[in-house]
Amino acid sequence: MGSRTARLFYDEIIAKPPGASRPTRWHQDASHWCIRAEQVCTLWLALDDTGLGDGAVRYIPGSHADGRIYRPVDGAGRPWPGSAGDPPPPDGAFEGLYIVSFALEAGDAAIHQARVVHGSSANTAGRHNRRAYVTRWLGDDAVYSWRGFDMPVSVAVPFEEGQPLDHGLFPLLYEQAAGVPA
Ligand SMILES: O=C(O)CCC(=O)C(=O)O
Ligand code: NI
Repeated sequence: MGSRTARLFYDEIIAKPPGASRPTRWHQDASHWCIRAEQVCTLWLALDDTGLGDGAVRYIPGSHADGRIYRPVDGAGRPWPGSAGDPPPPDGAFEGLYIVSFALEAGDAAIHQARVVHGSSANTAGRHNRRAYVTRWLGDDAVYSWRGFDMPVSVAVPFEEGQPLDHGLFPLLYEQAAGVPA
């Protein structure tokens, strides 16, 4: 992240069981968060061997670079109530772009900046469950920024516009020692 600190924003398990999973639309994680930051990322840790047919995550390299954050939409493509801005282009628009994906072994992890457009297919191979332990991380420059909808954390603690997210809600799990470059 290029940050001197790393705070855990939240974590979750995302599973795609064989035969019972659906594709995950192309999206930016940043669309769903009331956060303004460059130093904010997702760490996707494979709990099972994960290849493309198992529903590996696919990424559009460089899609974070222009700073744009699409409006959040639900699984059917409907914008979240209260949100504003341009929704992401239809899924097919991304399929023609340069896409990268990684065959991960259980225990491997991939990290992406929160504006990187990504998605995944269903677990079509059906050879085993596709489970990931997904953690979201905040760096030094992460501040709260209202985007028209509440995140669960902002309901618990009302942050001010522009307020740094250096709050006990988000445990500080890494701090660079003084004098060491970030
Ligand atoms: O696990 C997936 O298929 C999607 C993951 C994802 O979108 C994320 O971790 O932000
Ligand atoms: Ni995502």
